[in-house]
Amino acid sequence: MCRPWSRRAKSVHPLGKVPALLVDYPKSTTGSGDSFVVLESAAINTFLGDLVREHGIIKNDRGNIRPILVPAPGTKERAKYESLVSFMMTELDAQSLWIHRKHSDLANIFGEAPLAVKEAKRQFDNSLLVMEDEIRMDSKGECSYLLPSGFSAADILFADCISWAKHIGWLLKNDGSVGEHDVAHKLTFPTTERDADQASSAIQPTVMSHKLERYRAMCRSRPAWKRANQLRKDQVAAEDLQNTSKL
Ligand SMILES: N[C@@H](CCC(=O)N[C@@H](CS)C(=O)NCC(=O)O)C(=O)O
Repeated sequence: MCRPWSRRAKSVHPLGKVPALLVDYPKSTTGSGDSFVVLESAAINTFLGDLVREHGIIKNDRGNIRPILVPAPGTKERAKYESLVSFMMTELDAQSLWIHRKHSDLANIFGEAPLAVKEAKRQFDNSLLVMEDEIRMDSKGECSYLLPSGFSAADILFADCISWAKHIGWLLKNDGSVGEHDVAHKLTFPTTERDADQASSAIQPTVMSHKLERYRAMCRSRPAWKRANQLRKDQVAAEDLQNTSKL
């Protein structure tokens, strides 16, 4: 664990960003031993998912299981997984949520850009509709995960994007007034005739569909999500304590 731009972050990431995964294979695994760094959160997920699929056995109350968090290379499911992950990382993460993060939340560092943030929200809404359409319904008509094989590392990324959007006020809980979204009828496209009023008006939050709410609740109810969330809270509390003791 370290902060962006810290000496440690700069020693493993050329831009000093986090996360970065340091892999240290002991001699017994590869023969000669091997150390390397994996950058980019989606690549880290895929690397760990491949490892678990090939070598990991998890013991739980149902016995020994080998979870498929990332489908095997060369399969139709893996192609779907890669498409979803690339879509989320570029369309949802880099082109929308991160624009808000840099030019609204962290505007004191990266500069204000209200028009860019507004366009990022339109891009977010469109991309979210596309992703919402990818949430599968099972044979009983219940909301399921993104891949036919069940929960995967793609769901980790999507659930995180939804939580982030909710945290910054781009998504609102459904009070029962909004049904499922009809993608084709909800998509919006940029216009060159941008009038001044429209450009300066406040960003409107989007009310989540029932399907998206159910999907989010399902991902958040997983024991692994709860453990990861608690870990993160503990880490933030420990950092705060450390910072206070430095004052
Ligand atoms: N595409 C990268 C983005 C990583 C990223 O930007 N991380 C933030 C912290 S969550 C950071 O290090 N920001 C510092 C910066 O933008 O220079 C990934 O998904 O791993």
